[in-house]
Amino acid sequence: MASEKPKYYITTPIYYVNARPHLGHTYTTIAADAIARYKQMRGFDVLFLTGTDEHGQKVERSAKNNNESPIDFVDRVSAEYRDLWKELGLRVDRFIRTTETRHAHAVQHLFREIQNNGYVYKGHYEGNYCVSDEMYIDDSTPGATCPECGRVTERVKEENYFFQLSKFEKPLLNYYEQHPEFIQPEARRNEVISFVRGGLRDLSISRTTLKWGIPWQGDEKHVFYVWSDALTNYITAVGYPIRKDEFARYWPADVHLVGKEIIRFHAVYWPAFLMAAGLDLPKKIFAHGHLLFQDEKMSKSRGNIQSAQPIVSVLGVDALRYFLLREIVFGADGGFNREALIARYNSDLANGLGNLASRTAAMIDRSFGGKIPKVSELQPQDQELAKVAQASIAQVLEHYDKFEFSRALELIWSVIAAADKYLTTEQPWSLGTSDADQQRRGTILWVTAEVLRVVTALSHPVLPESTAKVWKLLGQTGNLASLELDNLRWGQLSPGIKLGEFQALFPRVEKTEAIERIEAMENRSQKPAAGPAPAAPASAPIAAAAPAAASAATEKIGIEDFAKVEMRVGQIQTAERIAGADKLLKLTVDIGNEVRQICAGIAQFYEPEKLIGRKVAVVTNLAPRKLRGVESNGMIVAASVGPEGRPVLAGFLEDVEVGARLK
Ligand code: ME8
Repeated sequence: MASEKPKYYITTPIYYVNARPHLGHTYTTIAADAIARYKQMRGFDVLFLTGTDEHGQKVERSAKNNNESPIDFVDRVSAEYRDLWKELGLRVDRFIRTTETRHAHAVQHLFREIQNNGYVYKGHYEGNYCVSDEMYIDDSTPGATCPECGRVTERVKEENYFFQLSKFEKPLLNYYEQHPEFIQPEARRNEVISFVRGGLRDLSISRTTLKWGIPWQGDEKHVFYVWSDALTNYITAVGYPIRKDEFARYWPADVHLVGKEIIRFHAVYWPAFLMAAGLDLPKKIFAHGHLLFQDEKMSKSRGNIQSAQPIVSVLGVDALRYFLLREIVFGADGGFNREALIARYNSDLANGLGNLASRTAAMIDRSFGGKIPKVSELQPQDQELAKVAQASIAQVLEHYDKFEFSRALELIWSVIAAADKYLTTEQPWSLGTSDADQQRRGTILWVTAEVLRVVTALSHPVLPESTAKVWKLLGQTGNLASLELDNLRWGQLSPGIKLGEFQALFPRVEKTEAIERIEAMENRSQKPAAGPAPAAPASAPIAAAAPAAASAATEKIGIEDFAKVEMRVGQIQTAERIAGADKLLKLTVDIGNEVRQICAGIAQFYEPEKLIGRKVAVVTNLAPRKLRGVESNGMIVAASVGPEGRPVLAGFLEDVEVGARLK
């Protein structure tokens, strides 16, 4: 079983199943996939792990809000992640779910070791907890907001097991100093170091207020805190603690790729747990930036979601991969927008790589019967291009080694541009039919085809599907994924090889039409939360939030139209007036699994202070919008009464649970 090759173990975060996969999750997983493919081409035995994080309060509540048992809920959403990675053709080797039995054993074993080593004690926790981020908050003022997401935290008071994180302040700082490559990029490393220097408090690692978790052996009223459970996935997946050979082969991980918001869990808590258990630390934690959409972090709660499938079905998976890795500097935040996506597609893929491949193949086909021509003596301009292509190889590998995808691609595309320019200058098509001209034409086309071969190999980790087609087109046998980049040199293209079949690569698209198609598919796919088909609706009060004239002749709609509206019981947590907008109140409303900011046009009829604690009906799947410059993410349902359309909030006569769905 053991391979001769050195191993390379790469992981993504395991994603919470309370949300369906969006482009943010896809971004990390595609980047990990590109690294995995690259490392494979550098001769490593790669193990690429991803999966789903299925325990904890947030997931438990989401299941409840969907009227599903937690296990049915997590089975369904986890499958969506797994299916998406398959659909995108990602070379995931292992997909772990934290609800697997082997994972429960691994978590229990790890923390038993940590406890046996004297780093666990029982105590009481009283403080604030952010359910959305599944994180304890340092600020213990009641009602404090989460520094990460701004949501109002919940008060927690309970008996917990604690991990003596405070004991690891010095060891961690020493470790960071001795391993400067451990946390990357540099900005994140500095952030982590100053956090640890600020002092570490012991960490509560169990909960007694929820059931949806891994039980603490011997004290079953406790379940593991979701992050102690989740982080352990990285060792469960490689056999800990049972399959010792496998664990010894793959652990420590070579890199944990994460989004920057969870760097602390990975660069502080996780290494401390591992140190406490006497296990090796991962070699690198790389935190990339956030994918922004409409100027904010793309996330379910903000409702600014784009999913991968519409893009893939309009432009193909490689277009999405290329855009994400070329447009955004890996490590920094970067915006997604559909115009830029189409612009890149047309300029770099259709006119760039695609055009170079089809032009070169067409000319070889026409003038050399579809066989790679012979190369004669190289002219200075041929040598110039050869030099550019040869030099790019080592530079591109260096960029890939540092996960500098955008720079690697920029460099590859500069070689493509140089080849285009070369063809335009050399004009093989305007040469005559003499032997000398035909020989020169052959050399020019050989040089161009060779450049194409080199850039195809170099861009394979990012564009696996289309480069495999170009590879075949160039008559190359064997799987491009198994090509060893270390052996890639300029000048290896053998004359006489027959070109393969031409397959369309990146057909040009019309910008407006492509954007409309992507938008339309996205809107269709944004059903309410991933939920089972809604049951028949009971009679429920529905009214307009903004005073609207009562309409007698209402258009009839089908049940499927009604089912598109997601309404939930919300509880108002804060209410305040908005300066300069005398009709609007800014509210924060708890809707069960999250707290939303919603603006409501009720300021003239309701005193803000009197609204606090009131339960209201909330439309939760409206696209977020800005009212007087203030973000509103949802709508409070109210009747519109009398000629002036006075809003009267819809309410409930019986006590109802926050988050319950109105049907
Ligand atoms: O945090 N931009 O899961 P999660 C870039 N279960 N990356 C994004 C993104 C965005 N807008 N949105 C999501 C959790 N991501 C825990 C992890 S690991 C032991 C437990 C990506 O579902 C990014 O990788 O909230 C981020 O760190 C991750 O999804 C968060 O996924």
